[in-house]
Amino acid sequence: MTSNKIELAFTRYLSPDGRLLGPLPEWADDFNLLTRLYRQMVLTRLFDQKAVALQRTGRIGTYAPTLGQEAIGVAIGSLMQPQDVLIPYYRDTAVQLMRGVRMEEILLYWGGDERGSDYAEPAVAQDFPLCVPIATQALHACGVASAFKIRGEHRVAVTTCGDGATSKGDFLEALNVAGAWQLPVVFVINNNQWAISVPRRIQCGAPTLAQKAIGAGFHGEQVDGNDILAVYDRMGVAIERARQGKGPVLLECLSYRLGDHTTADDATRYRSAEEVKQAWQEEPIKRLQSFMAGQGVWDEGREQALIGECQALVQQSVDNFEAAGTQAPASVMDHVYAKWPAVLADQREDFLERVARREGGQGHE
Ligand SMILES: Cc1ncc(C[n+]2csc(CCOP(=O)(O)OP(=O)(O)O)c2C)c(N)n1
Ligand SMILES: [Mg+2]
Repeated sequence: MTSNKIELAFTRYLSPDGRLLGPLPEWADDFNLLTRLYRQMVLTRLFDQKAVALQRTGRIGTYAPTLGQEAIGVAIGSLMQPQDVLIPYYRDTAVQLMRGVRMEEILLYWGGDERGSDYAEPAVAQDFPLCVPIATQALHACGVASAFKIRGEHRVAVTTCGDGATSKGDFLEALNVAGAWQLPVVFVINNNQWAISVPRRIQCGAPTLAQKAIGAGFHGEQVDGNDILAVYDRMGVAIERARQGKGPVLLECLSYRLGDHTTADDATRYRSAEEVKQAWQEEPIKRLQSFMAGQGVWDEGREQALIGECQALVQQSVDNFEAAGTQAPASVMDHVYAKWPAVLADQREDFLERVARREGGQGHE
């Protein structure tokens, strides 16, 4: 007997206007925790705005905004332990900040400076740098998780990707090996409905992306990625499951990319203002704020104090970034190979000569 219907769990606790839709898990009674989650989402958003402004004024290169997707990264980062390893993609400011990557390091990275991937905080020293080639990080995560398993360590590899990335062979190969070897890895999809200009509905014929886990023989489910309580709850279960050796989990978080794909994109060319306006009704920060205000634990005074505190932190990071100075041009090659291959020696020399000519004011490359 065959059936083409796959039923997967979908979790949501808060309505878009912050009303409780059902009983909350016990951990949600901790208002200090909710406040920390809220604070971190606000900090991420303010940092994000600043990063876009720095790109617009030519002080960093391209930047991929997190706008509207803050809940996913904040939840992941709150639940990972220091010994776990994050294998992120380029839209992961929220989780990187939560892990302990410094804001100035994120600015250095997007400014094209290698020091931005050399994290000072010991707890994140083993996290991977942001991955730009789509979906390749999913395979790296399986490599990391294999090492944990072989060594018998109770550590978890957490990797993130977008909806579009799930169409790539790398992603499907990673799911396959994770299922075959029962690896301690959690795959998180930020399904923000768009892969640059390609909408989710024409990227894949399956009704959910989470069901791709079923084909690989492990657990997959969906959550409302705009409801941090839902993401936090299900992510906690997923990480514990992986840590206890019960195999991988795929968590599809339904969100929306409220901003442009990157600062190099103009989303008004391919999607309607009406769609974006509608999506703003669902966004995660307002949703948690309304809930906390309804519970009597948040008010305008606290909001203003928080914004002031976060803005000061963001400004301090910009000052630190600007004080870091520029890196020697040859550093772009420093971390590509352990030892620069002889076959590329000419290219390296040619590049350095051009830089020297340019710095000497004799060339205009
Ligand atoms: C291997 C590869 N192919 C193509 C690209 C160009 N590219 C950059 S982002 C992107 C879309 C990714 O969309 P999605 O996975 O949904 O992530 P999102 O940016 O929406 O978070 C593409 C095709 C790339 N970076 N790497
Ligand atoms: Mg996407």
